[in-house]
Amino acid sequence: VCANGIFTLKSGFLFLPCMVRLFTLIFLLMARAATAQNLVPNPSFEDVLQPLCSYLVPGENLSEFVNLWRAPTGGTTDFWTSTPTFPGCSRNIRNSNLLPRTGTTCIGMYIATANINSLSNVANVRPYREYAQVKLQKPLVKGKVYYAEMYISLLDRSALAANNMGMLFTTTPVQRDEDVNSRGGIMFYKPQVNNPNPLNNSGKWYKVSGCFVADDAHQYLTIGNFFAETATTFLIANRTSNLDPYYLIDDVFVGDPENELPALSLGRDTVLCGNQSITYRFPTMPGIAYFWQDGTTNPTYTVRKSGQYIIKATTSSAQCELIDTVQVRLEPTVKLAADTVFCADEPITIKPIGPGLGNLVWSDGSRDSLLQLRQSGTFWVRRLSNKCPSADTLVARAVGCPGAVPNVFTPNGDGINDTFRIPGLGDVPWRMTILNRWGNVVYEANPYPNDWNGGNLPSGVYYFQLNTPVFKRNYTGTVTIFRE
Ligand SMILES: [Ca+2]
Repeated sequence: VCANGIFTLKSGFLFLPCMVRLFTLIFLLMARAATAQNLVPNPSFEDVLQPLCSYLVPGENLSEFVNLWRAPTGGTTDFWTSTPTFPGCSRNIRNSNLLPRTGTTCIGMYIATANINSLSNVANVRPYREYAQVKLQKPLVKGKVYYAEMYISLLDRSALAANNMGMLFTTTPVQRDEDVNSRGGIMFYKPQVNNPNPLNNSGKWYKVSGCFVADDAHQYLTIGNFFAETATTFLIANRTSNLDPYYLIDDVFVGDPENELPALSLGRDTVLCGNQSITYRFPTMPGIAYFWQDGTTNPTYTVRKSGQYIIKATTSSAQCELIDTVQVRLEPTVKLAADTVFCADEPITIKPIGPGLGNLVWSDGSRDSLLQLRQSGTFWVRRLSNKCPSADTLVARAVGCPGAVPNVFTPNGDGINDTFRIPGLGDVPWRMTILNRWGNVVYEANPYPNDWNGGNLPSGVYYFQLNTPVFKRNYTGTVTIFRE
């Protein structure tokens, strides 16, 4: 608490720690208020309808002893007190020295059938389960995140510890109608909160907790093991006993998590086509930290590659951890290179850019990985696909190329063979370079107009180089200028 008068205008900084403490106090009070509402009635089983000094037997139901709770199958979930008042009661919890976690009462149940002798053979044991069920004070809100916890403790006479003590939330009160002979069967459901580890220290109360997104307006909570023996993990806890795994339960809570959480979902598995991407955006919320599978922590994440993506959101003290996973598959789309020009005397092949793609159909109906072009035209390729059909088109132009270059011309003005004229030069720019015998450039043209008359160079042998930047074609050789 802040004492008045310690701070003045001159020592204003003293005010700061004081404010911080005040804010902290307010924050704690708010946090406590936010988590205070427990949707579970009679959460510590202290509201007792009649006393009992030992476990329940078939025909009796938990609902006759503990207000608002019931056993939804023929399994006889038990009610325990540390202060038996019933005449003749002298024992605590089933001959053990265990006490309820809080108050004077708790419940207890078998969560699996196995002992040390049957441990290697659990597929063949007749399963027996006990469950406890309660109607929440109000239904969960669909799409909202809830925090649930309970405390469990292994009865010290249990030979084995087992995992899979779970908390199942349903819209209707799940149950099994069983007669005395078939009682105690398994209810197969997927509990929203489940304990993954066999907790085997019988002197200890363990917290089983978790957070989940309510996928419906659930109003019933059922506690127990919803898995077969073969899906349950056992651990030897007490070699001097042969009792099946039995746990005490106390202090059940369902309510808001310590921080408000987003309903974490990456949606359904998805396919991206070509260079598509998908961006997942989660809100920035007080006390919430995000973690992606690659270790990044930004609430926004863009996916451009195939893979499995995992988002985890945790609350400030890690009370809640929500995880979602999605598979993204990137399917390539077909793309051809830019329009092209080629030498008509030399066919070219075209194929899609990038890694090899299957399911192609070309404009000529062929289905190869490539297409050979011999003449001008518009060519297309389609890629057949359910999710990502694609196509691309390319215009290719075939132009003439010289077959051979003349090796002499006679610039004497008689109108016959007066210029270095090369037959067959197609409609692309050609570069011409002429060198004399000493390697000096004596003529250059780009593009070559195909009309060089030798200028005033003397008769003799010269070298030419003819090529084009449009495609790979290069002619070299000698040309003789012959004047007479
Ligand atoms: Ca209690």
